[in-house]
Amino acid sequence: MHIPQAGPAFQDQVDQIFAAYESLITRPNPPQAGVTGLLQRYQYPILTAAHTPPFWRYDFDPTRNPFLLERQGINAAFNAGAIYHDGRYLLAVRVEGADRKSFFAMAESPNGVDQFRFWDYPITLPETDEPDTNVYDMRLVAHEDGWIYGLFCTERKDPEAPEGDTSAAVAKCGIARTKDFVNWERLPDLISHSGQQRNVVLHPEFVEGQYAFYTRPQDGFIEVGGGGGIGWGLAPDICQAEILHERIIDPKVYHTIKELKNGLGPAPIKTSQGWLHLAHGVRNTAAGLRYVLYLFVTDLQDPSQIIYQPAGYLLAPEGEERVGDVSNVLFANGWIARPDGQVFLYYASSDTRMHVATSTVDKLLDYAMHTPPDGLRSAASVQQRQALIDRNLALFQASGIGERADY
Ligand code: M1P
Repeated sequence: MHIPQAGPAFQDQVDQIFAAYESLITRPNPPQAGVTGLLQRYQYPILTAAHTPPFWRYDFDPTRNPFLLERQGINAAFNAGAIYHDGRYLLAVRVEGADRKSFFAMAESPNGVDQFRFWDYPITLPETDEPDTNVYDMRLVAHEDGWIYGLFCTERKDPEAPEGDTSAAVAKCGIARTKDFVNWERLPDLISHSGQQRNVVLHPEFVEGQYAFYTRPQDGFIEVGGGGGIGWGLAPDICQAEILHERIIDPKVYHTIKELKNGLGPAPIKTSQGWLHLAHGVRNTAAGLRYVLYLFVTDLQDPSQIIYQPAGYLLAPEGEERVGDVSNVLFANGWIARPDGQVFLYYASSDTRMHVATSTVDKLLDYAMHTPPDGLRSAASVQQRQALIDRNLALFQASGIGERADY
């Protein structure tokens, strides 16, 4: 990257910045070693703040920036929507600047697990008459109406907040649509009648001739309060989307991984056995909130009807994933299912960085359909485990391994 009018020291620093960036972007991302089970994790995060192009952060003009300082820092790259489009794995990433504002930026990879590179410019998202203070967590959905929708959270200061309260906010579902991920049409925010909304997802098909939404009503900005759970509602017109009847289809439940709150991740994957869903569940601990990812399956004819829900989590923070701006958090709002059944599950750790894990539709379904549901009591969990042990020991005996010392 030759900079006109740069002295040798300045040019040298520029070369180092771009060399470090290119080596990060092109670094292969091998699968993590170990037994490949339900999910294959990979060695490195696929996107971090350092993956954003240096020209988003530095001013490379030596007359304006003689010390070559990073002028506009990036804090994190996380919570990305995902879609496969024109032969590329695309992510609509939540990028957070050092100024705490999030925005969306597209990144693409040829293979889904490494070489993710941001497009030159972030998304210019049109606003409604009520400007957004912060936008985040876009879910990309190729709807059967022919548009690609991005549903996201739009956050604005609470107009009812008492004077001096500088943190009270209102969260709503923003809606935008595109055909090329560059030009976006902003539609009015979703209207619902159950308080605030976050984690709203558009179902990819019409249901009863209407647009179908998975919702997450909440009483306040942070607390879901007495309501919460993953909700469901229909709206006839996406251009003036309003849900009149909203009902909870996956409630939060005492002493489970979703005791405090939950929310749908990406739009569900259609399979032969039902709609496969990925969601996050939140519980409280002495060290703060813990966010994990879980799966469930809904009926093909009625996507609001849960037919399989294994107990516990599918994916929880491990190793460096545990630490970040908001530690002990896994959050996912994007996944891609390929025609050969491969699934690329994009998840963020601790509100800081993006990762990928791969699996297949068959494995995820098998897990969802054959893992026992939550028995809701320790005794029930022991019974489920005893049943498993019984079956295994009987199997071992039948194969001639009778003695404990043999295995
Ligand atoms: O900080 C963890 C997550 O918190 C929120 O999720 P939820 O509304 O379910 O609590 C979101 O703001 C999300 O972006 C964030 O990752």
